[in-house]
Amino acid sequence: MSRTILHIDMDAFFAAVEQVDNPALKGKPVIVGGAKRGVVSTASYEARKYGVRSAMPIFEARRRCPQGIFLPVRMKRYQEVSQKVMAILEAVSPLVEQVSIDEAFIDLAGTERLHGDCIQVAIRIKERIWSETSRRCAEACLTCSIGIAPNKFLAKIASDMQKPDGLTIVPEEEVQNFLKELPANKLPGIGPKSEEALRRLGILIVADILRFPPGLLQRKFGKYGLRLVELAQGIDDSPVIPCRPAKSMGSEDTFPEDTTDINILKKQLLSQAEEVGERLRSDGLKGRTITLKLKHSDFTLVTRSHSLKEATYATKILYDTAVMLLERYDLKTPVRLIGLAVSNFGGGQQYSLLPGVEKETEKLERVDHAIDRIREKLGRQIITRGSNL
Ligand code: TTP
Ligand code: MG
Repeated sequence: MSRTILHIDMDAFFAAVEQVDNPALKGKPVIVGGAKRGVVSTASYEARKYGVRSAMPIFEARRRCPQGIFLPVRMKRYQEVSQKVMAILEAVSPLVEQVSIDEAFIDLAGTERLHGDCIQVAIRIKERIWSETSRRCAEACLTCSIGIAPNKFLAKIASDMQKPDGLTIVPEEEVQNFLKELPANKLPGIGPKSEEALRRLGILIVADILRFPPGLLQRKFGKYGLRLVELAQGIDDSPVIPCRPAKSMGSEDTFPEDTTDINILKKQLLSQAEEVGERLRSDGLKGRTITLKLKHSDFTLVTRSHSLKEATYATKILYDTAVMLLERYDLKTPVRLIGLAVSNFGGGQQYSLLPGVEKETEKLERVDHAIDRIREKLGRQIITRGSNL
């Protein structure tokens, strides 16, 4: 049975929120990004004309667009707006899958009778986002781009085709036409490396994939080779899974200079474990999964995760787990950014039931609580842990 999937992606999201909050910025090249040695998070379409892009170092953005208005990231505010947008989408269908702060899939299954034509649905979504997020003046409002297709991957490609404020529809009978001339790197799962590997085989556009014997692609790319053939045919059965992305709490820092010094990396992890542990404890949250994030000098991003048997908010366990992940990682290229995050919340209080028997974790958590209390009273600097913890 054919499906109707919408993919919605906000336009220049962080920069657009800044323009809504301060309409004087409307029509101006706004660049949102890290204050120190950070990178551009996003740029308004006005700034993109100068070649400013996400993930570009700020200094490069300043060189390309000296007249740009550079603003720091206000994540809390963007999350607030994101929640508003998601609530608008959830009013359309219960089948909403949020995939990042500014994008989501909607499966319109069963809602046709309620909402009518899918194009009307898309227009209504645009209008509601527009009206419910515009603040002081109608000129400054948020726009999104929407793709409508029989499956998720086509809807996502479609939403990107006519940004900003786009609406692109790929009807079932148009799928082959839509795909054939598309650059192969638009397919999901193709990064710069596999793009290069495909190019070496002479595969540039999607139609080239279908000219290739599937067996050969499988030998070259393993299971993904077969998935590629399916994608090239427009086949994708993956369902819209109505749940929010796993919540996580984390901290990350960019070094003033790239480093391979394990002691510097560990020291940063310690301060991050302290910060994240304290925030978890104050929110009463315990997490099972610890993730180490490393961004290298060449901007490649690596994450390594480990799930514990029991959820925790003990600083030492967060630190020890992150260090274990770091030590297992074969560190070759210098690191520019390190981060530690905790996710997979739950598990609650799991204290031992036998009186007098205190588990190691409980001891650690008790010490943490004591430290938190002293710090609260006397200030952050009063207790610092040695990096041997
Ligand atoms: P995107 O949807 O990729 O970008 P965008 O919404 O800014 O622009 P577009 O119109 O092309 O969709 O990402 C959403 C937000 O995520 C973006 O506003 C800022 C943040 N982000 C980063 O912080 N770093 C990045 O490298 C990228 C790509 C996005
Ligand atoms: Mg976007």
